[in-house]
Amino acid sequence: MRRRNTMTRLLVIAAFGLPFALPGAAAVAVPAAPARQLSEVIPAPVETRPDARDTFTLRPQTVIRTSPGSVAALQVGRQLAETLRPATGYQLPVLPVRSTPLPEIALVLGGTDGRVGREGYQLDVTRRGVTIRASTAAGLFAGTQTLRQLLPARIEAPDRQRTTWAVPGGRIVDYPRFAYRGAMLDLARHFHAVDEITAYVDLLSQYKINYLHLHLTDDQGWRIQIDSWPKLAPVGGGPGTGVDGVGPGYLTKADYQAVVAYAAARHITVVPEIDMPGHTNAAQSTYPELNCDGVAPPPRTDIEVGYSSLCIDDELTYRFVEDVIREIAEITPGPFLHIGGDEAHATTDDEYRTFMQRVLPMVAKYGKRVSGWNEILQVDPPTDVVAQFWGTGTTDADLAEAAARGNKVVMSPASKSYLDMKYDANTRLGLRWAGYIEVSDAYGWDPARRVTGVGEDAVLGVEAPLWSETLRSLDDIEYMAFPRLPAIAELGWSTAASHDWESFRARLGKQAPRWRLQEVDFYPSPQVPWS
Ligand code: TNX
Repeated sequence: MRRRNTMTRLLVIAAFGLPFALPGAAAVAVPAAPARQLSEVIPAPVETRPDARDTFTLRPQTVIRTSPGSVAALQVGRQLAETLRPATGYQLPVLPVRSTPLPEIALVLGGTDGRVGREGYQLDVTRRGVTIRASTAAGLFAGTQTLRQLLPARIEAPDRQRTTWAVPGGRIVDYPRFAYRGAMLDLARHFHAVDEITAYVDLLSQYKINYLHLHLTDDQGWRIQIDSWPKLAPVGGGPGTGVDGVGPGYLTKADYQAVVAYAAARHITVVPEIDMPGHTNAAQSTYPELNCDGVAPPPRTDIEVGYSSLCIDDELTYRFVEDVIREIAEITPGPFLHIGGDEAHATTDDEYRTFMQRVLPMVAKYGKRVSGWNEILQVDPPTDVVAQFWGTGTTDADLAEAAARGNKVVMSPASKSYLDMKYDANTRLGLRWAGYIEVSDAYGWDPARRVTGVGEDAVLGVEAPLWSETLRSLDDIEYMAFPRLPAIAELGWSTAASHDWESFRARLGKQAPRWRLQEVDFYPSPQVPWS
């Protein structure tokens, strides 16, 4: 999955100024681990109460204990052990909770501070151990992600005996501001394979992202197997598809289900998107009967938008759409099915309304809740429809009206949260139609104060979309997502009161050693004091 070998990795680390050891040689100087603090976490926890007298140090005999009888808690314990074993070289057996003289990390369901809710946790660090309490496995998992950041970044393997695996003492009580904290990956413009998607999931889960939106279809490619329209994926996602014709591929249903399961194990819910009635050229070039004139347009490999439309007055269109929605709903355990609806410039307003009025009930029929880009609000959809706002402005009458009616909004303002925008004029990848987005821009907004009339109650959460017109590899994904993704993750999780650029950039800088060790190809923004 990762392509760099150890030597390159060491050179990369060296280039960033960390001490390094030649493979097999005795360890060179090991820096004293800088004292970490409970508050040095991204996203910023709600409440930290450091206790300088207490430090817990992971030792060879440390055990991980989980609430007896809970398979979900056991799974979180095993995941934590698997994360810490390679770094520490310790065995870290995972056993049921009981009173024990051994130093331990305990993952306990129940007994939490009442504020933690469904996704929060409470973390206590004393000399004897670390206890994470939560009311769900998702909360325990979130707590373990915090614990990872409280441990030192692993020094290269030869030095690990000399690393002190200390966790600063005290208590954290932490829970999210918003229920929806998403990231989107565009598989249509360039297909990203299962191992690339799961590698991205691993990174997202470290920052308490809980939704992965997959943009599965667009003009340039159809990336999901549909049995009742069997040519869609192998032809619409076949050789020569994608921007510049270099992004072919698709997910079989088994692949998709593997991604869903991998994400679910990290407490991330997949939101599949089938974009319609525009952004449909890949389907229409595969099946001529999906065009009003019965003629298949040529496949498209450019990055234009807004030229395609399903044939609104043809019954076959609705058979097609219902088949796709049914098959996607069948393999999607999460609540949402995203039907796109953006940039339907080749569809008149009347046609758009006709189309959506047919399609919205279909999604409900198959047990899913509709989400769609904010254009969907043109049809005054039912209040359970979630609108994803991608505008660049700070006023939007349709959005404010929908919020007043009771629709929930996911905030993805393009000029703030679009991870495919360039950082500055020199960024090799990305687009710039919504402007350059430096780290301070990505961090510098409040989801509940961005659009007039769309306040805290209307905001379901935030999402950072990553469109793939210019992306080709996992390295490209990482370079655009890091370090802006953690900024959006913090806006979604942390309180408005904790929002502070100086604090954020300092904490961000301290993530760098972790990213280097994980071989995350991040953009070393000049705005951040990188460790
Ligand atoms: C706009 S955002 C689009 C996408 C492009 C993206 C590129 C949205 C709903 N539509 O089709 O890929 O800009 O930044």
